[in-house]
Amino acid sequence: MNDVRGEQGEGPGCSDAFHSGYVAICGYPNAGKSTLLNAILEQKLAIVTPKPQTTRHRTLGILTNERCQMIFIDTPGILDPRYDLQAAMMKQVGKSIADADVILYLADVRHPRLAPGVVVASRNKPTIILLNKADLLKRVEDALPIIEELRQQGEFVDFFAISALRGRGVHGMLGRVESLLPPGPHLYPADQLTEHPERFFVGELIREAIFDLFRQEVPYSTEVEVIEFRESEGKADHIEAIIYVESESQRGILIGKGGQAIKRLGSKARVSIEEFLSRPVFLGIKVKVMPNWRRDKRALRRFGY
Ligand SMILES: Nc1nc2c(ncn2[C@@H]2O[C@H](COP(=O)(O)OP(=O)(O)OP(=O)(O)O)[C@@H](O)[C@H]2O)c(=O)[nH]1
Ligand SMILES: [Mg+2]
Repeated sequence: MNDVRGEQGEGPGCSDAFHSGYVAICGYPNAGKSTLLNAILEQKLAIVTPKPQTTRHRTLGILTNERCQMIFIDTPGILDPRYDLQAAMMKQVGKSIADADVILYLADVRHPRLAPGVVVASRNKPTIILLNKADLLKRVEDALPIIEELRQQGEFVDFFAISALRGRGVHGMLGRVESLLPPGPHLYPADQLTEHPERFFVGELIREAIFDLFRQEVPYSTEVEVIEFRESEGKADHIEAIIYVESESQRGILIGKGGQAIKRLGSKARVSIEEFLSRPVFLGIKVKVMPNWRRDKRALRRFGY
């Protein structure tokens, strides 16, 4: 697919000085933000599922080349919070936008909508609109009238139609991001990919398996805590995790008849954790009930929100 550009960009390369900065990836749930982070890094870091509200924590991905360092922040999808967990998620979005040097706003090309907060932010910070899932358009040119319409609604520096899933249009967009970064030093070592520990991604991969295997409220009512992560010479890593749910009936669903469901979940999560760590692991999972944890500020603090 060719890039569909709303404006002529300055292209890759900033100037002679090194540039660095934070780039927030934001948008409504399910727009493809985490898929884009992975496409940018050419590696699976953030979890991706077909369900909305998959991402709950801001997730950093760092891309360094000889000209600049871009620190991308994947964020939870923007929504009107109905409970404390969602309110905490929206705080992370606000903080990510406040910290950003450049904003990437992702919209699903099939129903592009701008979040009011991002329209406001676009007045003070360079904001690029990415119409994602362009692979689902009959013709990529079909994005042009959408771009024209969005152009009236905020002060955006550029527009791209991309497919995060297929990695199309991502390279050209990165060149434009580079051109918008301020001069600055390396903020992280050049070979560092993220700032979160492996333990964080292990918990996320278990959550991803839950989103993939369970329906309705179950994925939204679960939280994962990795309570042990032990590497030992010549043996598989030993990982123990607790899945918290809000009710006994959800616990029953997660465990399943004769433990079938939890077994399936465990092996799915183990495979993706092994892929992520590139080494074998033992994964033990327990399921516990913590009523109303999504509305309990203390529980949320404990889970890192
Ligand atoms: N066809 C198509 N599907 C995509 C594209 N990008 C993402 N998806 C799919 O859209 C769904 C949601 O992707 P995510 O990356 O999890 O979306 P998100 O914006 O991070 O969602 P939240 O974390 O819930 O806010 C997944 O099923 C992806 O495979 C794309 O370019 N084309
Ligand atoms: Mg996400």
